[in-house]
Amino acid sequence: MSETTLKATAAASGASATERFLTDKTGGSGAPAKDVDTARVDTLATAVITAAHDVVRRHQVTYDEYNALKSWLISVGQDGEWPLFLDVWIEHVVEEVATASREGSKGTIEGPYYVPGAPTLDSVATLPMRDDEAGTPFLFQGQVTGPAGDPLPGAVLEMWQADDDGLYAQFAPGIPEWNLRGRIVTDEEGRFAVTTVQPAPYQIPTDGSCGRLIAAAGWHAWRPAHLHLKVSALGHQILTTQLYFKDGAYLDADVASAVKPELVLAPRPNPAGGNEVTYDFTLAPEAL
Ligand code: MBD
Ligand code: FE
Repeated sequence: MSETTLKATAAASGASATERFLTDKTGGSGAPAKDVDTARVDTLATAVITAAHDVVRRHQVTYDEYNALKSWLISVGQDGEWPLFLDVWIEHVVEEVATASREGSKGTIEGPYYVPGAPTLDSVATLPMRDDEAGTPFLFQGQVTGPAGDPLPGAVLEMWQADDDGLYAQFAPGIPEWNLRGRIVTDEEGRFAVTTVQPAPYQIPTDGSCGRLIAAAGWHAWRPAHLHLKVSALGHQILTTQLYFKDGAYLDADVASAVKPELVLAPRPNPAGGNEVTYDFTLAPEAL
């Protein structure tokens, strides 16, 4: 891929992710979806500010460093990379706290690239893809059940993923809308069988603010290859998760810290070509 393609990608992804967030999670207003209690804001804002004071004292932060931070924070907003920054470095702990006592399948972070309203597909389906879509064909099948193993017919699996270049439709330019995105409805036994291609590892855009932080700190910018899923059924809690590939690059070094052992697939060769795997989902009952 050319340098200019990469640059266009980085700039476009940040802005699109910001727009996406404002549309889906704040109703387009930019205001928080839910009011947060004053006492709670006091507690949390004080805790964050006090933690920052502590860092300044403990590490003897200089004015040069303070100003570098200030200009970096400004640029994150200008690049539209706050969704990316927060989902890469903070969301995994929010997810950990939110799901600590939930039964059923493990989940993990949503990340910045979910788009609601993907094309609805039958229980046996192929994700929308280009005629010449690159990548290893991949058959992903399984069953969605409730906590007691009760099959959930009509459950919905929303899937989204990067392509063989590690790029997401609707966030990187030049990819058809809804490419490798779909909304699969399970059959009368709660089963599904989706044909797709295996995604490539994902690299945080190198020319944006998050990429500059990574370079300045000497970190790496990669997430292991992954499939994103939201699994939902009437009367059950929605499961937001990701699935990874055994022996995949960066599995033990995810920049977003979102890998869990339960989420690593071990695909086998599919006699019909490519690879296949079976993975079942157990949904927790709706909280009372
Ligand atoms: C991704 O594809 C992703 O899943 C996360 C969590 C952050 C950035 C890009
Ligand atoms: Fe992702």
